[in-house]
Amino acid sequence: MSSYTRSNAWNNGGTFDNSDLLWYAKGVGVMQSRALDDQNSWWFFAAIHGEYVNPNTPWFPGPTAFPAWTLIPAPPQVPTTPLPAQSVLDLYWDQCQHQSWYFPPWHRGYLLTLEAQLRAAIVDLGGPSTWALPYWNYFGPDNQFEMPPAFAQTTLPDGTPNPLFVTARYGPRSDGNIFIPIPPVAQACLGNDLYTGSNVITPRPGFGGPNTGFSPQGEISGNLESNPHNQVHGRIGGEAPDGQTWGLMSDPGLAALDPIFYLHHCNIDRMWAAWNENGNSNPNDPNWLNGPAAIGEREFVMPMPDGSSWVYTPADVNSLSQLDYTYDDVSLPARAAQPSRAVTNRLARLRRAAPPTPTGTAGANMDNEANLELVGASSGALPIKSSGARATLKLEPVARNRVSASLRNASNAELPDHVYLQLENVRGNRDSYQLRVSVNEQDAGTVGLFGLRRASVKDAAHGGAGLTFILDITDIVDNLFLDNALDLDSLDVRIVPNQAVADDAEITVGKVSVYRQGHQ
Ligand SMILES: [Cu+2]
Repeated sequence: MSSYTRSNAWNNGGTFDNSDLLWYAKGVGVMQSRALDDQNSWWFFAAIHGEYVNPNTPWFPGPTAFPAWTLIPAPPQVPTTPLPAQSVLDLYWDQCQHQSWYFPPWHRGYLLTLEAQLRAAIVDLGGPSTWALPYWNYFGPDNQFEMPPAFAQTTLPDGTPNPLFVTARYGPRSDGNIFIPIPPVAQACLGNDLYTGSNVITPRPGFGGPNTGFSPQGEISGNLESNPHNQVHGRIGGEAPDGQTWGLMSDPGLAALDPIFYLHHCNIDRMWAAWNENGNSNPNDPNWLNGPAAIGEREFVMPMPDGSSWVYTPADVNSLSQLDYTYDDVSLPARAAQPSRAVTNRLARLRRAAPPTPTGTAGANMDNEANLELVGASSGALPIKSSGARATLKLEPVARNRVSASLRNASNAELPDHVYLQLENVRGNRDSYQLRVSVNEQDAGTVGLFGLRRASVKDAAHGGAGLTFILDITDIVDNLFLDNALDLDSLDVRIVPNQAVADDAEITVGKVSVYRQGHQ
């Protein structure tokens, strides 16, 4: 039996009638009353994730340029002095793991510590010792795609200011109405059965993310991180109507200042637990289990309420069974539960009768990078303006014919190719936009640009390569094949932003490419 159960924030209508939310607000208020250099403060915790307040970090934009913390529109009132001692900054700040297989475990430890801090504050206030962090399941029924109303109230029931209320939270339409559009935000990642794909540019980042070292930013997000995680960030934060500033949740160096951050991440953590619950395994690679400190890089370390430090590894947070909390619901959506059924359906669709696959999903999930082949690419970089961008991808006839042949001859013994579209080296100055991608007028998916600005900084650890996105366009290619339309010289790719793009955003897609992945 776990001591703590994390429950749905939408219980009791997602208002302060839900005591989990009322106590959350009171605990957040206590942490917000502490100074930036207090290790138990709200501001210090946000800086553990990422920050724009320490002039020595590579991301510091200067004191007069947004997103410097001095320029955040209040509330909240964010203190920017005094900074903690440099040794304390070096130990704790700017730890968040993104575009990495450490994304799920680092954030699990971060949530556990924040929850312990809040629980200590709540108990001091006379609240319940069993309090646990609630989660926002935007995939839930009815109107749960909307932000729980408690976060939009300016006051608590007793009339005092609501610590959960944030001004710089603009939503998908820049009007302050916060909701998650479903789709394109989806939980299809739960249908993956591989935590990490290969480490080369590959269509297989996997559910949890690519094999990296310590990684505050990187190039390719795992599938859980890509959608829903990144997209939800951008939809909540959004961009101010003037196009010059953006919401806290839109940027990794601001995001954890917004109390909704932790309810979003609690849902991401719940999805990881559900994925494991369904029989999917985390890596057993020692480099994952032991974390980046084992290879001489930074450790994962959190400040506990009693002043001690908790150093942890992914192995320490590998499953809920070794931790003292659980979720009230870790059931998977029915459609995500059976990835093997997708293979059977696909074969049937390709007009090759396929008996149910007793061999499980092994064949369908082969991760053989040797069988990756470029089918076509754009000829140059694509600037993304408000009207979008269009690329004609010339196809290599030999590779394209291999795709057609694999679809024509598909069977359980000879599985058909998968086909992937890559948006390579996307760079720019804004994180809040979502790009909708279509291929020959069929929807290929939407990507969120969370982390784009930092990934584009030239002196960053990864050299400013930007973000790379991988979209599975197998369905689209199947449709073209079934319409006898795969005999093409080129593919027509369109990229359309979800809203007008600010003039100084300078969003560019370095290259669009299409790869086939064979299974033979
Ligand atoms: Cu996040």
